[in-house]
Amino acid sequence: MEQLTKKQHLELYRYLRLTRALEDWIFYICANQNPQKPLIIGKGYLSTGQEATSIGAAYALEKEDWIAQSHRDFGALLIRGLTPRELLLQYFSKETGPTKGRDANVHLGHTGKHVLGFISHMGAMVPVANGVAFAMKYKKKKACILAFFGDGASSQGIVHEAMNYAAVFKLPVVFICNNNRWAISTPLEEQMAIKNVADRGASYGMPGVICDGNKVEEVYQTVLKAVRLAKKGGGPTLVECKTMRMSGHGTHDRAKYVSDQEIASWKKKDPIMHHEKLLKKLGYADEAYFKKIIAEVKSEVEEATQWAKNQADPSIQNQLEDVFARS
Ligand SMILES: Cc1ncc(C[n+]2csc(CCOP(=O)(O)OP(=O)(O)O)c2C)c(N)n1
Ligand SMILES: [Mg+2]
Repeated sequence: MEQLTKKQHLELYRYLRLTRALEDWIFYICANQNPQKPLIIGKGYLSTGQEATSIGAAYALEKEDWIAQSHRDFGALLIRGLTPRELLLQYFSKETGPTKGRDANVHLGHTGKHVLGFISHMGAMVPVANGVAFAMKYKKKKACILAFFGDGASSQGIVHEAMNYAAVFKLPVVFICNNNRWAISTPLEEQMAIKNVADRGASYGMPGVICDGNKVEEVYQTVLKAVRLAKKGGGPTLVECKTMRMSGHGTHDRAKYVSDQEIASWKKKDPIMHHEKLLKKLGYADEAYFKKIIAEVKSEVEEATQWAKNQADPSIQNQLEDVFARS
């Protein structure tokens, strides 16, 4: 196992804090904005409480690798190099944002930063990730792609087909299932009859591994192993990250269907709290350091908001640009 350096541990902490701050802010805007003149059109989809899954997984990648993100992967997008400014431009539907105001919230991609364009249909990103992996293999590139999806999406036929196909052709793809126990209001028990999504790995002919999705270093180590296997031609791995969605499905949803007990028990396993404890135990950081990072990311988010708010809205004249392909 490759140990993370102090610098990497601290960098992961910053990503955790930045993601939390950015998403708390999006939640706040959605809850408090004037509905007649909204800054955020539509809803926010947050990774609150499960940030370590996305961050730990994406941290195992190198520049030439790709991600096929799901809708709670802001952390991974930040690691791929998207900035808070860009992510807020997207949320504010601005002309200079990743989708030029044509699409909302988490429905974005960035080819230059190796982030596939998000497909809203659950599970549909997974075979597209296979396509990228197939191209990497065909071109003999030493790179791989992470395909993120949720426990709910894991029930989709298209996900099973994609995992089977990737195993047959030993594609350099790592399947990351963020098992956050809920698919909107459907609990895990109504989603699958097996205990672990990872148990399915064996039936496709690939390793299926489980990790604690709230421990960023554990997710990183698990995914790194799978990434290395994929890059040396060993084929895919199914990684199941056990975590919990600590917010509603979207900012419109107060998740009344989740018991207070369930929330309380997962609060104790908060990924940021866990990482703070680890940093203290390793002697890498103390309370003063945490306070400094919290203040830094807060001002980064505030600065990005002020800047992004003032960017141009899409103009009516160019609404059809980038919508249809030109031959
Ligand atoms: C094919 C399809 N069916 C339904 C939806 C509506 N929908 C959006 S997110 C979601 C739940 C997904 O749950 P999960 O995969 O567990 O991801 P999570 O939201 O928990 O991260 C559903 C049903 C959709 N986008 N696509
Ligand atoms: Mg889920």
